[in-house]
Amino acid sequence: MSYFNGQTGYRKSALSTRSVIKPNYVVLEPDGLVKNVIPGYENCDTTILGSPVMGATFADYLVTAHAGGKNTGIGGKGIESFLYVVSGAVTVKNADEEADLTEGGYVFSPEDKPFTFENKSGEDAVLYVYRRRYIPLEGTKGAHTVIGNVNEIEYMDYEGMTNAQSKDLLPAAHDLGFDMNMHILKFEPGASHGYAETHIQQHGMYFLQGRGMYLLDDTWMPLEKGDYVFMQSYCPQACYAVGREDYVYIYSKDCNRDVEL
Ligand code: UGY
Ligand code: MN
Repeated sequence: MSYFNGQTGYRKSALSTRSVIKPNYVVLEPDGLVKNVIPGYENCDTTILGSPVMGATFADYLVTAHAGGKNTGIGGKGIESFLYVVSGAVTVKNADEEADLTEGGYVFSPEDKPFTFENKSGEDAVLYVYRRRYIPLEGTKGAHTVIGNVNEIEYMDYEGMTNAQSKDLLPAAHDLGFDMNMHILKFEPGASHGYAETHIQQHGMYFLQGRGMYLLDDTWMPLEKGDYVFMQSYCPQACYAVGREDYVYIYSKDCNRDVEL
C-alpha cells in the first residue's frame, strides 16, 4: 500500500485525521488516501473515493495520470461514466467523439459506450472519474455523449441568491434520458445555502477550491480544497464559505427516476 499524495516517512505532528465514516456521510481528507491498483489504468495513481461499500449507488475516483498514463475502457455494459479534468490535460475518446480536454473539461459517456483517456501532455493530469449503473426509462432515447468545459458554461444564481451560483454539466434538467447530473456549486466568502437540505438523492462531492464550514447530519466541520464527501440519502447538508477565495465543488446527483418499490 502506498499513499496517494506521495508523502512518506514520519510527520512532524502526532497522527490525526479529519476523515470520518458515519452511517449517512463519509469525509475523506487527502492525507489519508491510498493508491488502489485498478485493472485498466496504466501509469496512473488511482484512489477509490465513494463506493457501494459505503452505500453509494456509484463509484468515484481520483486519478493522477502521469505522462503517457491512460485507461483503455471506462464504463459500458450498462455502466455510464464521467471524467472531469481537475488539472492538466488528457485526450478522451468513445464511439461517438474524441476530444482534448484541459482543466475544467469533462466527458460523459452513456451506458453502452466505454470511453478511454490518455495523457499525451507530458505532465501529470489530475482527474475525477465517476461510474454508475444506468437506470433506463421507457419512452426516452437514453442518455448521450456530452463533452464540455465548465469554463464555457455560465453560472446561474443558486436558489435566488447571487453570491451562491451553480452550473449544470449535463442536460438532465431537460432530458429524462439522463438519470444523473454533475454540477458545480460556488459560494463567495460569507455565502451559504439558503437552508439545510435533506433529500433522497446521494452526492459524491470533490472540493476544487477554497474552504468552508459544512453541516453533515448534525455536525459542522471544516472542509476545503482536496476533500471528498459522500452524502447518503436524506443526510442534512449545508455550508458557509469562509476565507478569501470562492468555495467551489463538483458533485454528482441522481435524478429523473421514481423510487424502486
Ligand atoms: O443540488 C444539491 O442537492 C446541492 N445543493 N447539495 C449540496 O450542495 N450539498
Ligand atoms: Mn444536496
